[in-house]
Amino acid sequence: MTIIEDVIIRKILDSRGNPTVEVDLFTETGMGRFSAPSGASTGIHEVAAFPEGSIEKAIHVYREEVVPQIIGMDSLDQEGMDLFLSDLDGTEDLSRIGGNLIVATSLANAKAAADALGLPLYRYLGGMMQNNLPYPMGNVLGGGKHAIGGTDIQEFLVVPQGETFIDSAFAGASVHKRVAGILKKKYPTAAIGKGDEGAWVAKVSNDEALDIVSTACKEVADEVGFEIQPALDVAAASFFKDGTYHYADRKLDTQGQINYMAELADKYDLFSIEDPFDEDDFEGFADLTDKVGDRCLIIGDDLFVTNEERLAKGIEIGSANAILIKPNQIGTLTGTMDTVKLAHEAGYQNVISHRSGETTDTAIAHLGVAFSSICIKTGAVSGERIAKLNELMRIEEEI
Ligand code: 2PG
Ligand code: MG
Repeated sequence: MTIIEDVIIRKILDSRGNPTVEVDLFTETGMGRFSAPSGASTGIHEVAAFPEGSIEKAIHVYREEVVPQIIGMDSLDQEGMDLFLSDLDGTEDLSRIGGNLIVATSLANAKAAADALGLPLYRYLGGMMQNNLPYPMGNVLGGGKHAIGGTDIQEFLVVPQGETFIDSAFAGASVHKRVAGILKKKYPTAAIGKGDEGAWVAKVSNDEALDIVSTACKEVADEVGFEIQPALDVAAASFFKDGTYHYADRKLDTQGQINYMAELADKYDLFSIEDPFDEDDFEGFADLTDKVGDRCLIIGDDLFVTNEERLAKGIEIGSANAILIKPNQIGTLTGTMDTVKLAHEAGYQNVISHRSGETTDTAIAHLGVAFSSICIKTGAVSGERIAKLNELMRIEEEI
């Protein structure tokens, strides 16, 4: 037992300049802090990050109702804590207390428990000893809801597959730089910006973006001597309307979208395609997985929203072969771990992931190790993104 003695919540900034919450949780012998991120291209089936009304009001309710009741609980009973929080909220989508307040409490509690036991979080959560750390999966060029004036496809990512995490992370950063170099050469007078996750934003078509990113991958791969594959997060729900995928230059129906995605998977040797279809199109996902799933990961993000039931449905239909894991989509660490467990049982890969609005918290680096994630999707550059990459370098050093 390690009894919770105090809980402090505060409003802090996220990387987009929006407010979010941070929770400090103190036990007799340990302390844990977690700050919750927020998405922009959120799935409609995610829990609500905050209740209606101001964040100040949500914090007030939390201080009045939640804090007095969790003081005195045993921090080592993570499941008990998470069940208590969900029950206290009382809504399906955690909209009364707020998913971000709950997830901040849940993860602060796990960190405090790990601290009390003198363990790093990944070890406390049962992680290791497999020797493979996740590969970094970093966004280098994009648009969608993360940028103004970029591509329809939200993210063009790269997955460097070096011997060590540190080599891979630096290769990812090199590709990010190389992409800027190629853009400058091609469009010497154009302004080039950055999106929410530090990826470049330029006025290029989706295919041109893939040409640029795959060229940058090949160039850097030749230099570092290991494979670097491009990957996509299409976030297709954000441009799906009335049964049609609305690209800037054309419209595709579901069959057209299946063919287009399969074509890209092979033409560019994609490591993975995330959310190639609308967030309720389990069948479209299944058709694509059928076509290219033997050579490319098909990842459900908005489709599964880290939700065990939605993943179970996907497994039954064969909708994907991988799942994106974001704890604040489901609200608790226990809910997250249940989903990861099901993914493991079904032979699905999992990718631990940041949100587009992030904090400098490093917990997902530990979760990626504990969950044997094949990748950690957390950008290639920018302070709040490298916080996670650098933490994995520390973990790598430790093991
Ligand atoms: C995604 C994420 C992270 P957001 O779609 O996978 O890249 O974006 O946090 O805006 O949902
Ligand atoms: Mg996504």
